[in-house]
Amino acid sequence: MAKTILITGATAGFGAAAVRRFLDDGWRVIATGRRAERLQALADTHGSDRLHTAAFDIRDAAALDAALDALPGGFRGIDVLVNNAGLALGTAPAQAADLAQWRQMIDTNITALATLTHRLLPTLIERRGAIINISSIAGSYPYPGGNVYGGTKAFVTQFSLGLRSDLHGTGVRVTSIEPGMAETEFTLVRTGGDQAASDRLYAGAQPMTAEDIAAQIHYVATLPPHLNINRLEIMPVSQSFAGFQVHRG
Ligand code: NDP
Ligand code: 8X3
Repeated sequence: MAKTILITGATAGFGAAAVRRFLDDGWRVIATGRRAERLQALADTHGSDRLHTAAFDIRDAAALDAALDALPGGFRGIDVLVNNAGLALGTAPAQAADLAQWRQMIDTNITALATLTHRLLPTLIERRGAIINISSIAGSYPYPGGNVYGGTKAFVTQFSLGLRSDLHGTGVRVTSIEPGMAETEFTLVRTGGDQAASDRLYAGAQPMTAEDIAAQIHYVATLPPHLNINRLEIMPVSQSFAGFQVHRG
């Protein structure tokens, strides 16, 4: 019997690539995101036998509940939850940042992720399932302008490790995937729709692709059930570390 995976943020980037990857591998897939027309395009391409789509804003807890309550019978037994929906907004230093953007990142990357996880824990425990959280290198390595975005991803990583402790003995696996630079709509969103800025960031850098990350999600989801990858940090070869900064007054 095919396993069922719920992937948030399935309208673009990593999530959309993961939907394709798991459908190709014979899984049942629940794909979520706000942009209904993109989810409809997925449904038009792949049919509805093994794909169920649900359009809602993941920050809206009532809409999230309603979407889960409305799952067709064949999609209710969720084996793997991929908490992928998320975003960075802005690159300004904290002292010049927009508080509304900070709140949106916290509401999406932290609160919604925790809410959905809490809601699905009983099912995941019953099915000895898995949780795959998409964190970031930004949760481990600070950089100027990363402030709240990095903070939200540090939460995702530490929450993943904490879940592992709490789920000890249940058979539920938990993984924090921590990618570096990957070309998706991420920078377009971060810059408020500046395609030229996004193109400049990735130009000549050989960034990772959405498919690269989907392959990691698939690898983690299909490991033998006695193995748990705790953290998986992955970067393009072209990206590495730079030193500390020193201010001389
Ligand atoms: P994209 O912008 O391409 O995709 C983000 C996805 O998140 C979209 O499907 C979007 O759907 C969804 N999303 C955002 N806000 C909401 C919301 N309020 N409700 C529902 N869905 C939402 O970015 P990526 O694929 O790159 O990002 C996926 C994850 O990977 C994010 O958590 C990001 O932080 C993380 N990441 C990205 C890296 C990169 O370099 N690209 C590196 C490390 C981590 P919609 O707009 O339709 O709602
Ligand atoms: C995305 C990676 O380095 O742009 O999480 O913050 S980075």
